[in-house]
Amino acid sequence: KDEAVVTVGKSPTGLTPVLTRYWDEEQAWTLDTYRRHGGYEALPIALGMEPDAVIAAVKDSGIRGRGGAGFSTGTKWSFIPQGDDKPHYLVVNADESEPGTCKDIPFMLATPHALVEGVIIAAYAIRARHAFVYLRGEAVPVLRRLHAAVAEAYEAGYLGRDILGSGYDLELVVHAGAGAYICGEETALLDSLEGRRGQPRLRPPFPAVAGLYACPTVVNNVESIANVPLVIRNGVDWYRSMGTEKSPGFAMFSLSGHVTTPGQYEAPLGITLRELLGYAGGVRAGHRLKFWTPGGSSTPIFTDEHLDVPLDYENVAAAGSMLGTRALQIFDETTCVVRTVLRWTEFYAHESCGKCTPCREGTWWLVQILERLEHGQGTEVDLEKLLDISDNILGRAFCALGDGATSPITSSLKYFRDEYLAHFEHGGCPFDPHLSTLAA
Ligand code: L3W
Repeated sequence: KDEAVVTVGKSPTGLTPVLTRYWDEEQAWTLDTYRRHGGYEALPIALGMEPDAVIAAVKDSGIRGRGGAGFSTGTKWSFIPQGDDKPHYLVVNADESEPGTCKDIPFMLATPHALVEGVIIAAYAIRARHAFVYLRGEAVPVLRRLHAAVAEAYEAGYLGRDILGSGYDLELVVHAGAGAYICGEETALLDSLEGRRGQPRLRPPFPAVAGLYACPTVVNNVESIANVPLVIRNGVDWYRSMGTEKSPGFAMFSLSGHVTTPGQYEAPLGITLRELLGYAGGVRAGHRLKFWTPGGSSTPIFTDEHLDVPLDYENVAAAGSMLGTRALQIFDETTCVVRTVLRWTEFYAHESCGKCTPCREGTWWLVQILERLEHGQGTEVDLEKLLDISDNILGRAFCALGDGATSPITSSLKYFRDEYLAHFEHGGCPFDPHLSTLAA
């Protein structure tokens, strides 16, 4: 039962395999395996508590939203009005699609029951009788595995009527979206779940007040919900023994790109990229770190100057970026920063839902200018245009997609302006002789 505690006790500053600790086991995803590792032990404890006491424990633990924004999970739950006559809903945002982000999908494939148990406890706490998992549509193997886990949970009496004889009823529906980045934005997700085209709503009102079907709704990321049974089972002090005062606990750090051993590294918040690279075998042999993202492409890039920034919400923000989804994409010195930023910006332009002008038009213009620059046909004025357009998107778009699209542009110009200049001085991309020839 206390395997996780022991692991953490042995290695307070190293990796903390908690959510990931039995991913390698055969049939890790079955109910039997989950139960063998203490699964569904938190559920009767939670059902024996008052819902408000569960909310208080989650608040005291300091769990912060693992979907990117880092908002306090317990505080969000406490916004749900009590004593009202409207139904409450819990919605799990499993629409993972931020470039570089690859933690929720492997997590749900490996241990879907850890999510199901978290959903039941969270729904009980906010007094919801219906919960939804909104999954990225392309993730068909995950959909199958979640459906199987939900069926097993119903069969075992963890879902449905009178759960474990507590008198509490919960229906859980797994819904597959159609594969749109915007549907990871919580209000677009709710529109999509209601059967409409997924586009963001104005906030406020926040979903906690008027969410699904205009009723009080909590929307949480998969990993945030998966933390909940661990807090209930192991206690607030155990959770707070990891991480930092303001960013407690552990999290999945997804290393990808030019790294020797890419993958999921679960570690206390506050670990540094230098330490994580130590576990991942470093940047690929013979190469050195050039730039990286702390939390997916929507977070301003970092360089080798930032190897020792503690990866927690406060320190990453103080260093000029955002912890985001901890999607650590590693790029070595062979990578052209302009080409990378162009590629990301094409993604944002393609995924813009078109509802607001700054994002719809702005991302299109950013792509035109970046294409010119990458092919050596830009001028220094174009660099100012990139900054001006970014300035007109940031804070003026309807949702975080527009803001996120500006992060790679402004941060790459801050650290690699010379590389942009080298493109038009060289008459093409200095990293790609073929492209240079085309540009000439
Ligand atoms: C009630 C209030 N609720 C805030 C709730 C709000 C939401 C949460 C955080 O963007 C970021 C974005 C991406 N009353 C409230 C309240 N809330 N004030 O708290 O809200 P917010 O606005 O800070 O963030 P957000 O809109 O949820 C998320 C960044 O994450 N990101 C993207 C990740 C993409 C994925 C994916 O693909 N699955 O996670 C990466 O960094 O740029 O900044 O629930 O309702 N007064």
